[in-house]
Amino acid sequence: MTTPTITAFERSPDGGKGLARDMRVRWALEEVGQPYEVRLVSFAAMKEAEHRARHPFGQIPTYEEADLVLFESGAIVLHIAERHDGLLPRDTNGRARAIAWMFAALNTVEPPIFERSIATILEKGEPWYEQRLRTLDKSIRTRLTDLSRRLGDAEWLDGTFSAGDLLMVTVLRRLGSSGILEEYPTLSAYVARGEARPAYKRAFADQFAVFEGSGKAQT
Ligand code: GTB
Repeated sequence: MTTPTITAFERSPDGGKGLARDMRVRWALEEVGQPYEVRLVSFAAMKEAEHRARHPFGQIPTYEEADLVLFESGAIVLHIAERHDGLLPRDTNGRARAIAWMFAALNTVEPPIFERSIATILEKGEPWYEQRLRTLDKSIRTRLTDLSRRLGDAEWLDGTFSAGDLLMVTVLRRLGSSGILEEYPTLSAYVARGEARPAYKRAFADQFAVFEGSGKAQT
């Protein structure tokens, strides 16, 4: 198989915390043991025609493999999971349920978490800020309460670790220092289990190396 190339921030605004969406793609590739290359892009380069040919919205991550060019982190993780063993169950129903969890992570849980993180950057100091934060925190807690209840004592969301867990853990990590995740010990432990996986650790170290300036770029 051709070695895929992904794109990531040349300088991630998260300071190496692995919160940008290339992290989930790196993690998926590490889980399945697929080596990959990284093309680091600046904010300016992301908006240029060369990168927009890969990504219509001028963002990261993207994924190139032979003549396939993909954008959208969820689609990329699904592609990786479909081409390799280890991220989706073999049985049809289990596979469908794991994909449902992928959509749940991206469509149901991530939106209020993402909105909150944007609000804390762009809306701080605005007269409506406190009210907006309260509204978003309420939506997040509603989701986390249900998610925590569903996970219960289980290790992963539906049987063995899947791409659904991978995406859900990356989404929950985005709560960062908000303190909200810590209100849900079941979910904190779930995120910690994800972060303890060797593949996660390798992916995290690789994106951190970029932040430290020791990451390699193949531009
Ligand atoms: N739906 C797309 C996907 O899942 O791939 C969204 C892609 C996206 O939002 N990419 C962001 C981007 O390229 C980076 S990940 N932004 C640049 C731009 O739009 O011009 C989002 C992100 C950015 C920063 C942090 N952070 O600093 O903590 C975390 C996450």
